[in-house]
Amino acid sequence: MIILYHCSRARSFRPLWTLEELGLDYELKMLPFPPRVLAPDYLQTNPLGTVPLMLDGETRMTESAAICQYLVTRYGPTALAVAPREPAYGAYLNWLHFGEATLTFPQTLVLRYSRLEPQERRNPQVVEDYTRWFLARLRAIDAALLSQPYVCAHRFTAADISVGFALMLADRLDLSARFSPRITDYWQRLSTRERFERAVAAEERAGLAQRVPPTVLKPA
Ligand SMILES: N[C@@H](CCC(=O)N[C@@H](CS)C(=O)NCC(=O)O)C(=O)O
Repeated sequence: MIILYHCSRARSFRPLWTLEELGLDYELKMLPFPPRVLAPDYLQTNPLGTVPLMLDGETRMTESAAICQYLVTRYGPTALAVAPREPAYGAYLNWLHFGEATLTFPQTLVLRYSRLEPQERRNPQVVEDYTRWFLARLRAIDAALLSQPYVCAHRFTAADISVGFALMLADRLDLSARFSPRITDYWQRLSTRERFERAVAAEERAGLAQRVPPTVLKPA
């Protein structure tokens, strides 16, 4: 059975959403955020202290976009993966990794310096600079959506899950009001997918059963 270590609404939501899209069986192990501080025993399982951690037999992975790629490839065939023979293969890999490396990276600085650090360590300049960075990078999505409903391959794929998580995080950071109309519509379509809603319900259910409260962000 696939085991996924997860904190509510963290990057581990990407593999959770992918598991739900694929309809696979899995065990969700909930952790409080940040696990490094609130669940120090987890460091014995994952010395990085981060989520996701996915275990599948001998396979052990800690990168959210790579886990999505692994799941749709390993447990396919599925339309969620773009095959190397398809013209959109390169675009697919690019968007899959763009979601984490280009979109989520600046948001983590916004999150940290506007909500996670104690007041005296907060840094409005960092927050402003990396908010602008993030919003500027959204232009690439806006351009892609000019010609198709999803970022590539004219269908919903794991790349939309990777990018979609970054939009979900932006929503939590109160940045979604600054999305363009096309991105607002795209995010609306992603977040009302039945399998997205199932992933949200699964983390809520597991959190209640394991007595791990959801991560609540402090106001900015
Ligand atoms: N690049 C990794 C980043 C993993 C990561 O930093 N996860 C965050 C949650 S969103 C975490 O566990 N932070 C806790 C910490 O850094 O102590 C991925 O995409 O999975």
